[in-house]
Amino acid sequence: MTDPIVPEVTSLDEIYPQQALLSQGERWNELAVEFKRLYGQLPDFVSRAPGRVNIIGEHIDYMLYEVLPMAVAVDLLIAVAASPTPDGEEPSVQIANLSSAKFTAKAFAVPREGHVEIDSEDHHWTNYFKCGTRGALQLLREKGWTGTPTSLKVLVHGTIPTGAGLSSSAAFTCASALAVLTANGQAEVKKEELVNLAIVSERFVGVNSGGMDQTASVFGAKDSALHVSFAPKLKATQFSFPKTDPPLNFLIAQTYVQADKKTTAPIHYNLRVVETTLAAEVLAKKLGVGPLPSDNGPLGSTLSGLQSKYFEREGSDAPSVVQQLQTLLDVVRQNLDREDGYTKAEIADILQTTVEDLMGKYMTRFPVRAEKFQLRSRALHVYSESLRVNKFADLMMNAPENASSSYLEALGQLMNESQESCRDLFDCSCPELDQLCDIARKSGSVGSRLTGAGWGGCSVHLVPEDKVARVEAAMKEQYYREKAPRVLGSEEAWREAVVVSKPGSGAVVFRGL
Ligand code: NG1
Ligand code: MG
Repeated sequence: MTDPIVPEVTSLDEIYPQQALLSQGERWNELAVEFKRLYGQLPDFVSRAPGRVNIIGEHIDYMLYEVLPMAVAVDLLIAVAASPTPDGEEPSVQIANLSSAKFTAKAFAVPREGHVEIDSEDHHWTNYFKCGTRGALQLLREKGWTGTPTSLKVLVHGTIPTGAGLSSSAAFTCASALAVLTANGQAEVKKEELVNLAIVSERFVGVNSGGMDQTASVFGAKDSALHVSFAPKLKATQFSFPKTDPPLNFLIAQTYVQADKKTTAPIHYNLRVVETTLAAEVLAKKLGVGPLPSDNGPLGSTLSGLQSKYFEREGSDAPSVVQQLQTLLDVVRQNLDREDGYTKAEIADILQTTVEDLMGKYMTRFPVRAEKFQLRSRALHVYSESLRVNKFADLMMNAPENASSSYLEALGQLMNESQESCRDLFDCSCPELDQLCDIARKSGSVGSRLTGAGWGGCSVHLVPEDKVARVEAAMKEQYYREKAPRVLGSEEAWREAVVVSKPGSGAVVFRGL
């Protein structure tokens, strides 16, 4: 079977369930009215992509390990009117946002040939539209398209909180790429193509990201979470939550600590990509199993590449994946023995190269800052998190009939262990995330963890249905009353802070406004 194309829908019912549609109708109307006011016409189409929450599997997508995210209901809408670019003129984009006070309007030119320039030092919100534009045109040209890009009038509206770990950025990149493809009459791309272009494109803003978010945003499906694998190639398999007694719910709770991943990338996100990549390289050298496959991680080699190499010698006698990961945890403990980290000079020494080469290869396109590189703890996190994803997926997909509370507790324990590992080994939690997890567990959550990159943003909690009210009440009293009292004001405000999340549908193009 060939892969399906990104769907075009003509009825909002296909995207939103009845209930959600009541409020969505108003929002779509507002988008159309403002578009007309700004540009004197109605949009030709709206491209839409949702945010996501990651259930488990944090900071391992860029090491090409499997993750379990789901698309959520909050999303980004891009209304577009496209017109042919007159001869002798440069294609142009006028772009505005419904939330115009926070996100100011901009106009930019798209070179007829060559790339849209993106200044990763200037963190203007429209950079993500530029990323999508650049990636989409690059893909079309690689496929032999020789057309002149159309000129666009664009109006954006998002309901995904920014810097909250729900991937507003990936939704924006995916929806933008889809908008530009559609505006140029080329929307018939495969979902895999759209995802792969969005992954590469988003890196133009300066974050050397993995591929989980774009995959979830494009492949998301109503009522299904996703089991995503990246190697040997991208694959997203839908699965639904098992029926349990009591039913399980995922509660998403914001810390209201903004994690500005672009600004902190040199000491947080991009540094973790460097540390995990170098952990793979150093292990390969010490174990004499190199060279590692170097074509698929954001910086070349990956810890999963090391796993394949390490067990390759055993051929069909190789142990199960779970046993392999357990073995690798021991291998890391024995071979990356510097608990206080490694300096650049020490790493260069082990890899038999110079500090300059090391920096040129791993730290120049995406600069990082660190005295010591924590190879041991980061590798321990990656292998143990991958082990937890394996166990979690296995439990989800082979649930007993009417599984009971002990089954939920087994799932929850893996989420709790994931949080501990993110906090202690990967150092990507923060006091507020730890606090929310603690409050939730004490009031009925069986598993609580950060979701997304961390350092702020959102947390996710596995809560049996009969405990949801209690967990929410505890969070209100013990966290939000002090940290964000305004969310206690109304049900609407509260649902911005804490939602019981159901898996939502993925990216679409909507015609018929
Ligand atoms: P956030 O910051 O939540 O969008 C990031 C990465 C993911 C993944 C997670 C951590 C981007 C676009 N996304 O998510 O690829 O690595 O962190 O698991 O950078
Ligand atoms: Mg993001």
